[in-house]
Amino acid sequence: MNQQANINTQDLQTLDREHHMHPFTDQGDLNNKGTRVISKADGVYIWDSEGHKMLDGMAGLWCVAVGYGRKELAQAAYDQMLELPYYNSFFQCSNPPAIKLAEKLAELAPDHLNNVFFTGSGSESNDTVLRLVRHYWKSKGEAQKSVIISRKNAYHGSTVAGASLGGMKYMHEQGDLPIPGIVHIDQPYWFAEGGDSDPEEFGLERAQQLEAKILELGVNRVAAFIAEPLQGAGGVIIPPASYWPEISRICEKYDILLIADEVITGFGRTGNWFGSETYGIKPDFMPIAKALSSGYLPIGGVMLSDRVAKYLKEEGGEINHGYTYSGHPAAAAVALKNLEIIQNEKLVEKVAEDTGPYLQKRWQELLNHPIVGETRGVGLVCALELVKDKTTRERLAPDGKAGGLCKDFCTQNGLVMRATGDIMLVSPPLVISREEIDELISKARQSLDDTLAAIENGALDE
Ligand code: PXG
Repeated sequence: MNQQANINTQDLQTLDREHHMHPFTDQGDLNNKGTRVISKADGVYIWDSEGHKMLDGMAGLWCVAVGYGRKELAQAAYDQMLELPYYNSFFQCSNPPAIKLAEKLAELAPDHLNNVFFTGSGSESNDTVLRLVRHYWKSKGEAQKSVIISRKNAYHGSTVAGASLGGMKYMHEQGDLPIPGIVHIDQPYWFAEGGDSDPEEFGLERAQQLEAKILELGVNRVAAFIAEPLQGAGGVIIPPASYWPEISRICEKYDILLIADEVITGFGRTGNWFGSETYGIKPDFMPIAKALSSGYLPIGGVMLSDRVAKYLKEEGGEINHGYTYSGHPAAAAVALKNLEIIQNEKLVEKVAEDTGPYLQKRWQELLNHPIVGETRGVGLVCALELVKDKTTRERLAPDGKAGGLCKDFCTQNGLVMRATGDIMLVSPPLVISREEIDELISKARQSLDDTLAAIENGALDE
């Protein structure tokens, strides 16, 4: 930590405090502490402006699949920006990188998904879904089929439609959400809500809430069901095996469109290209973003099933929806190169066969820690539940305070680990090695030890 770095950090923090409003941040809290200024990154590591190095267990925000510092991606952006930095995809226009990316996505996605509508983010993708779902049914003469069923504690973004589709109560409270025509059923979160029930029966019961809700609303009113294959931001909620087959059965029975939000699970995270493959889901719409470009440039999209795409293309008329940056050439060029890297380096296979099983095995070892009530995960995404009592699942403190404490120790110990309430979770870059996984686990264990010691010393006493 040198003097110069310190001065710079303080100056940056002051300017940040004065001029920069942050997402999902209590600005008052931030003003007291000052932001952590992240100033460089390489591989699976990030550094803050004071030179503190951290293993990025969250791949940025679930996005940096190929790791930081990839020159190929910088080069792809540079070359494309010189050739054609921007043009729109409206008014009968297109551009080579967007076309090639659309073709590549059709190749990589499950067989029945061969079309993509480009956006700039996951939230925009879900806004697109809402518009296209309703447009689809309306143009089929079924305008009353407009309600979308989602789940409590789902995350689908932060735009008005994204936050409405999401099931985060604290987000709904700001801004009078959800907008009309969106309803939420319970999530398949066995650890917190399943009590003594058998997990598979619980999964079935939670899926059957969809059927009950459809019947309650009236079959002819329900347009679609949206869900993440596994809930990411909600705390890596992995549904019991019974859940998805039952959801699929219900959607088919009532002719309800199925939307699998793959913004987090897409591009290898679960050991397949898409979470839909891992869980046997056959979606009509598949929102994507994040690892599509490894976060190097903002880009997202919605993949459409052949039946929906065919209808919209042949019968739907003009789509009165789109974004300035839909099919952005530089972002598309970076995404295309990113997907080539994932393919060439066989990262999906690596997650499925090597690093995924290894991380899961090592993560499970944390279950023997006195404050860990459950470990769970798939591929390269994992979560653990902090508890006081492993049997009753009683929490260490109210309001996710133990999670916040543990997260702070992780940061001190050089690990970025996310806390969602009392759930600690990781989702590292897909390029992480076995040695780096060992480092992640030992830093996680150290942070759990520190959390326990601090609690024993009264850190969470009122
Ligand atoms: N769908 C899902 C499943 C997501 O996880 C979005 C849509 C929205 O994407 P954009 O690109 O608009 O942010 C997301 C985003 C967290 C966290 O704390 C997760 C997300 C965003 C912000 C925070 O885990 N996921």
